[in-house]
Amino acid sequence: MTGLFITLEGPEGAGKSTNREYLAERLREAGIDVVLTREPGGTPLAERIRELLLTPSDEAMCADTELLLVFAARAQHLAEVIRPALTRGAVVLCDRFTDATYAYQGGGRGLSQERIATLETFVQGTLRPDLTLVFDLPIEVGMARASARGRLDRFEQEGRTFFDAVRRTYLKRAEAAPERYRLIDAAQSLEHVHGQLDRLLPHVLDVYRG
Ligand code: T5A
Repeated sequence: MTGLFITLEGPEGAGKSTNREYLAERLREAGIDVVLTREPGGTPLAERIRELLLTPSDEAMCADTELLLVFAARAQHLAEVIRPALTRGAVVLCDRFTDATYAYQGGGRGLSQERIATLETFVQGTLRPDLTLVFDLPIEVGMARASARGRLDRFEQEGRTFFDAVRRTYLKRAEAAPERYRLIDAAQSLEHVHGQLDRLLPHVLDVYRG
């Protein structure tokens, strides 16, 4: 595969979607074929699984069901969107991927990292993101941004302990593999976050052009 797989990660309201658009524009200006996508979702079937995952319900979803749904959506997304785009040489900018599974189902729900790793290999084979941008910010800042939009989804209804574990897991993973992860200070103004992405752009272009 000749493309570049970039994932954007971080807790709720960190600005991943907003900045994914910004980064896509900068890359397109450089003449690069960019595919914007997201997880859970990215295909009609995977978007239906997203609905199941995000819609609050009276029936509690058990953690293993949640884990398997996330990977079921990912299998579809990989087959239909991500692998074909990488094969034709595009840059794929994906709003969340398997790091979110380690952070939410692993950190948040307490499922074992080994079980997640087993499914990761089953569904993805050896495919991993080339670069992961972790948008980091205090939980209360992100939740205030997410809450300002109105009704909270099933994950956003979780409590402080859950989100502390999510954030801790992201930071731990970024620290363990600095060659793949870049931390973005997402608590700053949008203008400053854009500045951080602008400074990162030469590195992204270098990796893409090999
Ligand atoms: N999930 C996902 C799992 O549990 N396991 C998995 O494996 C996967 C893939 C997805 C949920 O699914 C879970 C995690 C999630 O809970 P989602 O709606 O896609 O749900 O959740 P988020 O990715 O968190 O979406 P959000 O929209 O909440 O966060 P974003 O995309 O980080 O934030 P964004 O860009 O929408 O911005 C939020 C608001 O803040 C403003 C924006 O204008 C917007 O109003 N904003 C800023 N304001 C001030 N200063 C800045 N720097 C700002 N940046 C953005």
